[in-house]
Amino acid sequence: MHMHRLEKIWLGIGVSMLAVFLLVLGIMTFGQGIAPPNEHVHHIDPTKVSETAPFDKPQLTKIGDNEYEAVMVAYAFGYDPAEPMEVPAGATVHFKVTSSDVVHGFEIPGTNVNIMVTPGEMSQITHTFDKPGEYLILCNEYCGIAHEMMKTTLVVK
Ligand SMILES: [Cu+2]
Repeated sequence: MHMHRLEKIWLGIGVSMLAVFLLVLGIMTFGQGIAPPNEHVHHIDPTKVSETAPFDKPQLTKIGDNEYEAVMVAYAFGYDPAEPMEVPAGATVHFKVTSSDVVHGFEIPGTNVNIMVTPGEMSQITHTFDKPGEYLILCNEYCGIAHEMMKTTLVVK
């Protein structure tokens, strides 16, 4: 079969690009251990949220020097704990959130806190609240007829 010289050069470039790609992929996978997220390591049975720790007691806990863990459950149409949580200014809060029914959102406007809360999964996000104030926590995934009522507050003193 006759092939034009430029065609052979172009094929050579294509084959070498593929070889470079596979080499980079191989180094990242086996050398550095980088892999796409594929394990449900934070799995929780969505029908047993109220019996499964730590979601059987949703609460704000002090876990270190100005460091807090907020275990929360999102449900139609609110969050547990429902009463405002209070932390001092400069506090780092680790949010652990799950849903006991449908998909909800968890957003604190004005911060980078914005996660999707899916039944069967524990969503996690950490934020440091430097400025005092009242931070609104709201649902930004339409979840039903009273979706707009779904909110709670974090007070930073
Ligand atoms: Cu919701």
